[in-house]
Amino acid sequence: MNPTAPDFHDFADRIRQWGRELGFQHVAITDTELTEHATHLQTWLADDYHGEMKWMAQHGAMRWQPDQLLPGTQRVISARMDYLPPDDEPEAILADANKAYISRYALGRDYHKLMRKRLAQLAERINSEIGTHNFRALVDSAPVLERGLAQKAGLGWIGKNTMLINSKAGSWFFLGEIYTDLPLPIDAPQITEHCGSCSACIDICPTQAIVGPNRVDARRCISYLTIELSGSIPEEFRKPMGNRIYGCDDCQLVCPWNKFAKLSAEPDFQSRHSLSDIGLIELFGWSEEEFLEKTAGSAIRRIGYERWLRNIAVALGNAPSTSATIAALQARTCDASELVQEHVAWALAQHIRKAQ
Ligand code: B12
Repeated sequence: MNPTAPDFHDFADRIRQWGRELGFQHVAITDTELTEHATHLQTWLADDYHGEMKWMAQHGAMRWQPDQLLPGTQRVISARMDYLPPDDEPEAILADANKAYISRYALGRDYHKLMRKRLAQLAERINSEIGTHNFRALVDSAPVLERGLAQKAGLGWIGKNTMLINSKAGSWFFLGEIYTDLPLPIDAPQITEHCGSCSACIDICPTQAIVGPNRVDARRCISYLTIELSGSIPEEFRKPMGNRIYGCDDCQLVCPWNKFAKLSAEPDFQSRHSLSDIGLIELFGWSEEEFLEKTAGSAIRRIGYERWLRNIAVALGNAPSTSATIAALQARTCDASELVQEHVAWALAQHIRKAQ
């Protein structure tokens, strides 16, 4: 620490300014008190809403007690980065059953790396001014209650769809944090919520995964079913999945606050390999090598080739019954993976049923 006592109020302003320079749209500071959010998390876990995401139940209190993750943590710098790519018409893709809908956050490069790097740069900048402080930069990379912290820092409110929503920027953004031992002044929390009587997200959810305001049963959420679930997708959800092959944005697309969302100019978040507008048959034809090559550096790669094909098979089962669709499915009836075979058989059965 410098010998002269720093003016932390002024310093907090500079942190916000540096954050903006590093490409964050909003940076604010909060303390580590998360009791209320912890109670909600515990209810959610007790209801088994996390499904196969066993890691959500591990680490105990570390998730809601930041100083257990990084001893000495007094403050959390919470940051938002918008990701919506320009020149994009998600509704048109969703409405075209021959096309693949990939959730907008995954069209470009994986956000984890970019955000963590920028947060680490911000922390280094703090270091260079104030002397060494103990910090850790986090982006969905450790047990952290990111939305709870962001709400407390004043970045927005937790909407009925459980998204963190900002009245000037909607919800199309990522969150990240810096845990720090610096005694920075804290920002005012967002106490009011502005969903009002609107229930558009609850009503639109194709699988009724939003089981009540602020409560998502992940086991029903298409994002979970297409990304996190490793095995067979329960049949009841296959038709409602439509053409959504990686994640789902319906509860954001319908949110009225998203008319205030800002587009992202980050080159990393721009769509790669035409993924924002691409046919299901083309994607289903990718070999494993092509999959690995085209998803290098993307969050999509995490799910692996087998789940990728599983998801596309379901979408092709929901596509119009053209000879090209049926031929694409038939070409994979003997796929090396039993999981893929089972979903292909289901998809073909949908077309046979329609033909009868
Ligand atoms: C697990 C997880 C998922 C799971 C479960 C989602 C969920 N709602 O919990 C699945 C795979 C389904 C998922 C999907 C998505 N996710 Co996700 N996910 C996470 C993760 C890792 C943990 C979330 C968590 O703690 N869940 C536990 C539950 C209890 O928390 P919660 O639903 O947020 O509930 C809070 C409040 O609603 C409140 N609460 C709960 N019950 C009640 C009841 C009442 C009455 C009240 C008043 C309040 C209340 O308290 C809770 C704690 O704060 C975070 C990263 C992180 N480490 O925080 C990213 C994160 C939340 N996801 C994110 C994104 C972008 C998505 C998707 C949009 C991706 C996509 N397009 O497919 C979807 C959105 C689906 C949705 N509506 O949530 C972003 C959200 C950014 C934002 N603006 O909010 C995060 C923050 C990642 C990041 N670093 O940016 N996700």
